[in-house]
Amino acid sequence: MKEKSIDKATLQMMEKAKCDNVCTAFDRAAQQEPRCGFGELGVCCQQCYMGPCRVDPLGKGAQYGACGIDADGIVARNIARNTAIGASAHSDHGRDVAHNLYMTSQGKAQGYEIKDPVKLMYVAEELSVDTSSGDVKKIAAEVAHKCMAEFGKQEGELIMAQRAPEKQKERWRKLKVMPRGVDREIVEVLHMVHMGMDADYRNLLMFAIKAGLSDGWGGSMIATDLTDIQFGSPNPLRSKANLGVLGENTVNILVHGHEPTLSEMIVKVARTPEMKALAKKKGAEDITVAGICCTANEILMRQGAPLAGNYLMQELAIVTGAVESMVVDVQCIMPGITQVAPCYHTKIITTSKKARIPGAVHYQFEEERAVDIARQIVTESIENYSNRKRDRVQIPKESSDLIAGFTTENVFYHLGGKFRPSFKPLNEGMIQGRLRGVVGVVGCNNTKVVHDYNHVNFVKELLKHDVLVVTTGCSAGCLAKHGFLDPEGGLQYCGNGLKEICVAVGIPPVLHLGSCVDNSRILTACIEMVKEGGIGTDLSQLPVAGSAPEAMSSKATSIALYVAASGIAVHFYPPFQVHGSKKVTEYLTSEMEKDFGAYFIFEGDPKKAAQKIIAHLDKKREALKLKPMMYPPLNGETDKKAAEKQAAVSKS
Ligand code: MSK
Repeated sequence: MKEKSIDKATLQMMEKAKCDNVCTAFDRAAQQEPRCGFGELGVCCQQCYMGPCRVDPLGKGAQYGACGIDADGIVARNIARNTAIGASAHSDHGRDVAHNLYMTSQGKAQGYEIKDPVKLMYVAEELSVDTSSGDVKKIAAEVAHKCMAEFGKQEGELIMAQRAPEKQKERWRKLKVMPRGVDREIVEVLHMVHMGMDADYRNLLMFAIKAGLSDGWGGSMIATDLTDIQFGSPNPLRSKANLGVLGENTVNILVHGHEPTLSEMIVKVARTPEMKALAKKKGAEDITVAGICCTANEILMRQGAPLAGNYLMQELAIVTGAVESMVVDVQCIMPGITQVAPCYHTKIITTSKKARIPGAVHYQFEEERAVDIARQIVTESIENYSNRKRDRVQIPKESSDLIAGFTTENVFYHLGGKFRPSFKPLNEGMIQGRLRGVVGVVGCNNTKVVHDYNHVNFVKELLKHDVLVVTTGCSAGCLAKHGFLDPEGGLQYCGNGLKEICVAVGIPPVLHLGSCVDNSRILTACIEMVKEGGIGTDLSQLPVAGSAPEAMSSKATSIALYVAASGIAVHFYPPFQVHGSKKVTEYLTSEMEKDFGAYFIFEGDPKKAAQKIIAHLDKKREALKLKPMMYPPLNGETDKKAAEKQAAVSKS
């Protein structure tokens, strides 16, 4: 059997699941084969009850749906709807964070504080909130209000989109895709995909892009900034990743989903002497709170809590038999977890009114009772420890060291040294040819791709070619597990230019920037590169790119569209389901560059994809007339020789 993952812990748990007669996403995905080709190509339309209709892309069968829509219209409509769903998920997350900040400012959120008043003042000024009183709570209330108003704004331009370089904004205005309000753009595109509405593929794509931009430069950016204000801006810290972080003799609580509000509180409560004493009384040595997916990234970035696994490992974590409870909030939670849990003793606890799952216990999260709810969840998890079936426990040994906690603000210091807070060393590295460029590798896992394979091999190829990688989401989880976030371990993959920079600055070659919404940090870091100067006046001129090599969710579609529309070329795999329309595919992979300065690469082979991205970075370098790369790339069989040659060059 072809291996379905390259992660040893995952493979061990897949084997155990088989022995325990447990069905997981890997099995269910296999049962779905063969997939419907019309769906894969995006030419299946389900917008009305005359359908589903499908168009034959080979030109032999039907060429129009019952209403007369053609393949281009169907494909564009499907991708637009997908984008709206993704943008709404990120943005509703941002809105909930804003609400939490507001409740905290009113003293109505139990146990929360405002941990980064400096960032609060910075954002307040940007939003034209009067900061002269210095009253943190009053200012936080106004900031929260202004941010919430950004969702329902009907006209004008998003305030945070003003952070973009002038050229970028001009381009958006000219193309009429500058977002007004977050909800406004999402609702508009949903209206457009209704039956009997827009059938013009290009127009649909433009409105989908506008909704995507309202996510990246609106909902997600608000989520990142307000989370930093409320829970503290991250700083580099050490932790561990993979299923080996679960304790043999500790109460294990897994938090999973995306929102930091309750998970932060669970970590806080679990670390109190009261809860630790209770755990000891029940026979456990301690309490381990670890995370899955982006909730993991939130508590890792700020509290150093370990990361148990990425998206495709959520059920396999339960298969260890060592998880007392899995506490879920929103997004990327497989309903399958409540089918796996009864085979062990794990309690599945849902906490959001928007994401309930049959078979789970539900504790409704409310800011007013956050500490009480967290205490109740931790206590129940401790009580459940005695139900652990020891003969069904198998915890993989695998766990890797990592450094996480980088942000646009603190990376200044790490790249520039404590006394030179600027992006200068980064820009200089690119100008002088030590660093080829920067690539953001983000996104999910997908059962259509060998788990973790594309992330790892794509990144290896980039590092060899002196490309600095920044990462978020489940890609970060993957790269952490495979040792790329460890300053010592990660260096073995780097070309000499990148290695020199990482050693001099003391950073890993892959920088963890947080969760999915924190892709907004990639945008703000690019803005700083432009501001620093020397490598372009517009994001589309920078030697940078983005990639989601194992994309799965609608949020990935929205992210990909806003990144590309911001002038940053995007590699995306499995591809957007657009190949049933030549026109839509051509627009995204080529013509889009004329409009937005960036385009899509849909490539399944990670090495080939990396080479295409490297060629793209080189094209940008050439246009900017940057110096040639200082060192030849480390390359497969010739690695050893090249390394010797480069070592000699460095020495001389
Ligand atoms: S959790 S959107 S599987 S990255 Fe953000 Fe992971 Fe993708 Fe969900």
